[in-house]
Amino acid sequence: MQVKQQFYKEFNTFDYILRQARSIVLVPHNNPDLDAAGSVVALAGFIRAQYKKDVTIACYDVLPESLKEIMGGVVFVHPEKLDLTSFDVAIGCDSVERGFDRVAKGLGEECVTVIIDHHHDIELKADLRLVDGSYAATCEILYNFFIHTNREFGKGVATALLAGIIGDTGAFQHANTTAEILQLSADLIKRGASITKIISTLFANRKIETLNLWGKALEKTKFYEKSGLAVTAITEDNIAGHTINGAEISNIASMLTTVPSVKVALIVYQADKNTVKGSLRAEKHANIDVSAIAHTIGGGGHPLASGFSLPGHLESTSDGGWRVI
Ligand SMILES: [Mn+2]
Repeated sequence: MQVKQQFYKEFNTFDYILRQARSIVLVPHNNPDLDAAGSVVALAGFIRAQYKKDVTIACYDVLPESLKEIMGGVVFVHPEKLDLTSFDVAIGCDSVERGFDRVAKGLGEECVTVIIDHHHDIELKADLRLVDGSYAATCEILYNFFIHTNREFGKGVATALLAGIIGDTGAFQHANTTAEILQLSADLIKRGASITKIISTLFANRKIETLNLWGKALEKTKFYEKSGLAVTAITEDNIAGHTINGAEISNIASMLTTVPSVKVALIVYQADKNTVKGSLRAEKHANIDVSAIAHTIGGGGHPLASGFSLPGHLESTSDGGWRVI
């Protein structure tokens, strides 16, 4: 694992930008997960309380119902409903090439842009970049910034940050759960964040039909001993009209990597009528960068967790495998 960039200079610049700002827009990625939502909610709360500035959260998708309670009832506004040229600071949080890139095109020329991200393959330019793939979550970078400024923050901000950490570490199960992550989580709990409340939101959407789907996928898993690759798939027939949740399906790949002989797991599924998606997960000690694999087919992500999307239809083959046509 590479050494984390400390961002001392960038944090001072970021603090300066926030002190000078008049009106700020924060943008999480589309279909916000716990880290994306947690980072904009924490940052919005921190800026309002500590810098007394006007903050708007803009997102192409609404905040998922299951996250509303722990996110303190914050509202996301669709960017098209906003006059983007009215902001003088715009901040993209987490996976900034899935939403913030689009918002950035509508901003005024004078607007200062900041991106905060822990995806290592971000190419998007900004006036200030806080981007380092060795952080477990965008919320971890933000926590370091809040501490660096020596400014206080309370329960609401702590809850949003811990939600992001719990989301992106799979509730402290993934390989990115370091001693530092546990230390900062302990601090967030001291500040009032409830770990049990956040973890229960991870399972808020879990249904019996999801478990049935897992059953079908696990039953068909193929294992290639030489490479340590475990592969499975969920076809349209398996889904049988149920709405599927991409995060729940990715969990199958994470679960497969807990098998000692599995180094890499891949799950491919029919995401909608014409789209096939795949999730790749690597085991921490396998020393395999799955984002490099995802990149070859137009996807991306982290070395240990990546994904891709392909147009087409997933079919079972007569030899028990699958193909995309
Ligand atoms: Mn994240």
